[in-house]
Amino acid sequence: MQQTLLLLKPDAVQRRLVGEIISRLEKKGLRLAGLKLVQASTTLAASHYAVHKGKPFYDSLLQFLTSGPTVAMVWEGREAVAVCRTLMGITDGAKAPPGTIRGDLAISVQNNLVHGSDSPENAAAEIALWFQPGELVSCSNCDANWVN
Ligand code: D4T
Repeated sequence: MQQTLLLLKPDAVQRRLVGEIISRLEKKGLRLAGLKLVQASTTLAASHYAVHKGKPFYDSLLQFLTSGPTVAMVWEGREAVAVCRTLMGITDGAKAPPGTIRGDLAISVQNNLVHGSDSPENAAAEIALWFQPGELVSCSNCDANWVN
């Protein structure tokens, strides 16, 4: 099954939206394979957002991601990367369509609640950045035959 990294950024934790967002992912039929609360260091945040180094919003983005606890999760399922990106909605909360996490719950570009890997290759690299292999749990849900 495909895996993806999902982060509930510090705004999601501070706004008490962790349960709401996890509920949407569970209801979709994805399986939770890893979960932890992380106070991201600047080193971790810089590695995670290395692709944005040099952009005008980079410093602010690092400050935001290190400003409080982040919930780091690995979700798996059929087309998990694309499914999570669709559930999240586009980057700018003001433009994300209703029905998506950002469209329903965010209005900011930076404070947009969630991060989701954008390809299976990046998912593998991001999962390795945020999790040790032993922190991931594999099993199959008892309703898998009904969901998949
Ligand atoms: P992430 O990576 O957090 O899932 O977001 P996206 O994949 O939707 O968007 P992104 O990589 O283009 O941007 C990463 C992160 O930077 C913030 N950001 C982005 C910002 O603060 N100002 C900006 O102008 C842009 C483009 C939001 C998400």
